[in-house]
Formats: sequence, C-alpha cells, structure tokens
Amino acid sequence: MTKALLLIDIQNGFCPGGNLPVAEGDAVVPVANRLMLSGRYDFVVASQDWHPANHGSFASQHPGKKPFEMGELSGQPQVMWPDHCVQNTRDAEFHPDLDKSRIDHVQRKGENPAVDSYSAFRDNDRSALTGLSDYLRSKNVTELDLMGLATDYCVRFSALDAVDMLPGVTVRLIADGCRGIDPAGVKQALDAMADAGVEITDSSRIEI
Ligand code: VGL
Ligand code: ZN
Repeated sequence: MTKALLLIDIQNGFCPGGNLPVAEGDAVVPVANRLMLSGRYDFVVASQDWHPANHGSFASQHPGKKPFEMGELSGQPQVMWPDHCVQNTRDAEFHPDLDKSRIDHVQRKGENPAVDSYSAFRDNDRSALTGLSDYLRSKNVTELDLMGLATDYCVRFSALDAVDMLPGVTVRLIADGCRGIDPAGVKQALDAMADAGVEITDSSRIEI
C-alpha cells in the first residue's frame, strides 16, 4: 500500500484575512500538520491556486459583474470570484503555519486565464491536465486521502477527479480537515463525493 495525502489550496487567500476567505479556513492547518507528522503517508502533495492577475474567473475582468454573481468564461457558466491567489502575492502563499517541510510536491493550477481549474487534476473544461494524476501514478499510490479548501469547490472537484482518473485507488475525504464557502454547497458536495465512491471520514478515524 502506498499512501498519499493531498492538501487542497491551504492558502492565505482562502483563510480569514484573505481575498476569498472561507469561514474557519485556518482551522484545517493543524489537522494537516498532524496528519503530515503522523508517519502514515509516503507522499504529501499540496495544490496551490495560482492565478495570473487577469484571470477570467475574476469579476474584475468582467465589466458590470460583481463578485459571487454568475457570469461566463469562454462560453461556460462561471462564478465571478473576487481577485484571489494572484501569482507571487501573499494571498497565494500557503498559510504561514502550514508545515511546508513535509510537502513533497506542489501542484499549481489555474494559470490559464481562459479557464478555471477547481480540480488539482485538470481544468474545469477537462481539456488540460495539471500532471498530478501522472505524478501519483508514477509513485504507485494506492490510497489517496484529501482535505483542504474549499469543500464545495476545489476539494469537491479534486475528489471527483481522483475517483475518475485514478481507477483502483481508494479515495478518502478527511471531513474535519475541510471548510466550505456555502453551507448548502458543502452538503451537496459531500453527497456528490459519497455517491461517486469517496469514503467520507475524519482525522480521528484515520488509521495512523
Ligand atoms: C477555489 C474558488 C475559486 C477553491 C479556488 O480553492 O475552492 N474556489 N478558486
Ligand atoms: Zn481560484
């Protein structure tokens, strides 16, 4: 068995004080640190939302649009986000208390201004891959535990892609290591992940 931990977007931008703050987003940091230190994992991967300043998911790029309204990007429906996680800004950095020394691989995403990338595996239009599935396959990962921010967007899309793109790999969601943007969206996300075959668990029930 080869186990990997996938930490989704534990960045300043999604924590209190950031540009797209998730309520209690910083509460996932100690959970991540504890799991990384546990010795359970052979590999730790952290994804990083890494947008150019003109990213098309930003309301600022669409005259007349306000953050959190629906809009369009390259002809597809797109939530209009506040500017967030712009490359080389503090907002895009990992939370300062996250133990970076335990991260083996950083997977950046969301660099193409014309498409959003909630999933750490591929863009929302499913055309371009980030390379994460190849990385995990090259390490012969058989169990993938994931957690992070935000439950209803990047965690959800990453978990569903993990099931879809890594057949035979056991995918687990560590629920107490996640926080979401919208409570109704979080419930839908948990249902969708469970329906797809993701095991929903939490850090206290994970075998170290
Ligand atoms: C995310 C919205 C926009 C996330 C990223 O990490 O969940 N959400 N970009
Ligand atoms: Zn983003």
